[in-house]
Amino acid sequence: MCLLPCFVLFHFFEGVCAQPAVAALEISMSLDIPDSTTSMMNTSLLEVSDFFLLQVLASCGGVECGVLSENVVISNVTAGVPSTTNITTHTFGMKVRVQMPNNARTLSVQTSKTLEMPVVGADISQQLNFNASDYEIFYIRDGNRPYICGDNQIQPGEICNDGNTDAGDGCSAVCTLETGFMCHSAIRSGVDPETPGSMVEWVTNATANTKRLVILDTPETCTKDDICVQSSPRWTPINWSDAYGAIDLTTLPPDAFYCDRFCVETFTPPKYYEFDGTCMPITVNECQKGLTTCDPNALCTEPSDGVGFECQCDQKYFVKDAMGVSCATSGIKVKFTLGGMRVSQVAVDENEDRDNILAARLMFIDELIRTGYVNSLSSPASLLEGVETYPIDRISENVEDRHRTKRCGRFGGYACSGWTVIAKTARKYRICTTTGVQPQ
Ligand SMILES: [Ca+2]
Ligand SMILES: [Ca+2]
Repeated sequence: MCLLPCFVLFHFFEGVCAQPAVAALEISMSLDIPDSTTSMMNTSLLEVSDFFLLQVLASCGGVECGVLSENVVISNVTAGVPSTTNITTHTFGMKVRVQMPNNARTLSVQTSKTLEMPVVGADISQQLNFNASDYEIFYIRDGNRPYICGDNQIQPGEICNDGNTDAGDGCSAVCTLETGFMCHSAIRSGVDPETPGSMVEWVTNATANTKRLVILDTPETCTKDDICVQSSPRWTPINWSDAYGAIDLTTLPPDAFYCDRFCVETFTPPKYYEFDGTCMPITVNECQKGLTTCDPNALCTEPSDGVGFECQCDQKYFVKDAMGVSCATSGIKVKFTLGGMRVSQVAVDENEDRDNILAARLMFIDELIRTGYVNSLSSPASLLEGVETYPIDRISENVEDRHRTKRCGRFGGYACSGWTVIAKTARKYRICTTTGVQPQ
């Protein structure tokens, strides 16, 4: 049974009323109590007191309210008078005065709250059936009472307020930000990362399509959801001038400490970089994240410095477009031998031979294009990309072909050297016939 069904939800905000010495709530009300139970008046008052005690506890929002029972005072109970001549109900005026705990700013009286009857009234509660009506509310509060840390509201003297008075969670028991924490959307540009700074906001210039971080004339403050980990080390845009390229560094956020989450959520990273949880840009692993434009048959690799990515067609495919963008399943592969005469009889370092052959390969590729052996859609880059991972093998110290007999032999005793080189291209080629160069 609902014994006090008629309470309405009230919020009492500070500053409404007078200036007594303590913060307190006064509720004046009248109770209609059936005639048959007037003798139980004292018990009823206890129950009303307990009811308000529960209300005040609830108003503390989970914060320890302290001992309250002695702060709930019921006074000015007047004699009951019959409310009507036909109904044997007596009305009693009463005033409930609740001294507010120091960490409660408002008191909510819940509507239609069923009173949890204390044991003392268990037997008689079924008969009481009293209602509250005609109540007046006075909220009185000491104007000098300090604002309350722990109510998730920022008031003067508080940098943060996370709804509790626990330390070690970023916002201390006295509502200061702890070492290593900042407010989201705040900047600390001084040398000391622990000195509270100012709030900032991004302002967009629609005409120039740019945005700048503007420092506001607002001290750094925040509630629970905006408390976050401070960047370490500080954001230093000059260190990223190369990564950002030729852009005006003044368009970047100023050199300062920020909240890590603020950098991640609002800073624009340099190309090929990202903010991954901190204010320090790191290179993106495009291969792993599937952020490349490479052909599915190309192998993607991260370069040693992580900047960008590299793709190359798998060796069984043919390069259609350079950088592994497009790999064809068919094409032409030419294996040829480069043989040459050595310039002296002195043994030449094999690496030097190899360098010469590499240079010769480039010349050969250029010549394939120049002569039209492959068509103009092919590029030296794509042709080279198709074969540069192929080994160039030394096949003999002395080439056994007509060059040796006709050319090398003429210089009697000069050695000739031969190397196998491969050229490979997708089906964008011409073939050489006895009648000349023709498209296929
Ligand atoms: Ca805290
Ligand atoms: Ca990368």
